[in-house]
Amino acid sequence: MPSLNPFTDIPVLMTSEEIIEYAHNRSVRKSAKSPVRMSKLEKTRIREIARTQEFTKQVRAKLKATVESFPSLDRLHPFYLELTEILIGVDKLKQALGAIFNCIGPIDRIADSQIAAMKRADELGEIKKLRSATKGRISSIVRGTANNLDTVIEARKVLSGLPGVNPSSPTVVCAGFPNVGKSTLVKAVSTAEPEIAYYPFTTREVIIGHMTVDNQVIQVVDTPGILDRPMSQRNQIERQAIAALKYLASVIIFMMDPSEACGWTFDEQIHLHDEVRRMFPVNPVIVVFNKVDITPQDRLEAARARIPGAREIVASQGIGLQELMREVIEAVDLSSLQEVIDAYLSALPKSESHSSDA
Ligand SMILES: Nc1nc2c(ncn2[C@@H]2O[C@H](COP(=O)(O)OP(=O)(O)O)[C@@H](O)[C@H]2O)c(=O)[nH]1
Ligand SMILES: [Mg+2]
Repeated sequence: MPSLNPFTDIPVLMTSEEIIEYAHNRSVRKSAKSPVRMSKLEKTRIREIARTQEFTKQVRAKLKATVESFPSLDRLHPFYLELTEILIGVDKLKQALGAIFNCIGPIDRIADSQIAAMKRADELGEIKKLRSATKGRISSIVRGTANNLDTVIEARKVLSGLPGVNPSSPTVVCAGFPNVGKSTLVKAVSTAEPEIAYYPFTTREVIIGHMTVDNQVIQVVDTPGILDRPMSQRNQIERQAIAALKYLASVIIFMMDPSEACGWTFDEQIHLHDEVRRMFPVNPVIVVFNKVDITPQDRLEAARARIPGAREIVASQGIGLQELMREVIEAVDLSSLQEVIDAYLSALPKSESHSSDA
């Protein structure tokens, strides 16, 4: 299956020094064929022009590929766009891509005028000097945009590690304290081998399961370290990264463990539940009581009284999962998610796209 993360298809990108070295190596290997009886001056001219052209061509190709291999930021799904904003900065990235692209024109002009001069030169040493000066001037332009190349390289590195989710498939996000049984549920309902990804500002792996219902693939995302502790323990950037999930979560399953075997009291779990609801006011939340097999009857009654209507399951034995998934599918109301996305998109400042889009 091709990756759904738009940033994973970007090939490895080169730094400014790598581009210069690569182009240099390619150009010196260039040996131009010339007739045996040609004068030394003419042979030199042909060879040095060929090398200059090759150097220019390679630099230009690398710069162009850097810009063009990046997915168009104007067409990114809000989930990836928001994470790009948090992790790199959309404007910063656009500026870097635009600046890299804008190096190509001046490089072409330098090459053109220098090659014209090489054609006119009537001295061997002058031709070589012109070739060397051309490479020097083009290298300076590339070095001048080194920080932009570094920005793009860093962006590729960071963004390609994000979870590959299909934003147009319904997505169920599992929330709840550690050890309540989220991973057990995701594994139990997933038909295919789950994917493993990383989410910004967490050290734990995110597991993405897939289940097929009526030919529709539903993604089930386990979020260890993301929605499993109070927001007061998070910094602003972590909160923003978490908030980006609102563009993805067609439904949130909030899992609770009324047995408290997970190590968290029911009160603490209710507190987190309230926070998750506040954080995702538009996304439907389905509350699930897990581990009802080991929950004493009086605790279960108390839990039911606190949160009426919660679905009761035993994830480890697969009990109640079909009914839960049916409820999930009913709650998958893409129109409500579309509202969130539309609101976000219309709130964006209308910014210029980078020049390669033009
Ligand atoms: N008794 C019981 N144990 C469960 C149930 N679901 C999960 N567990 C156990 O609870 C522990 C934590 O589950 P896990 O899925 O890793 O929780 P997570 O941290 O929320 O992902 C594991 O030892 C599971 O086997 C259940 O329905 N009943
Ligand atoms: Mg887990």
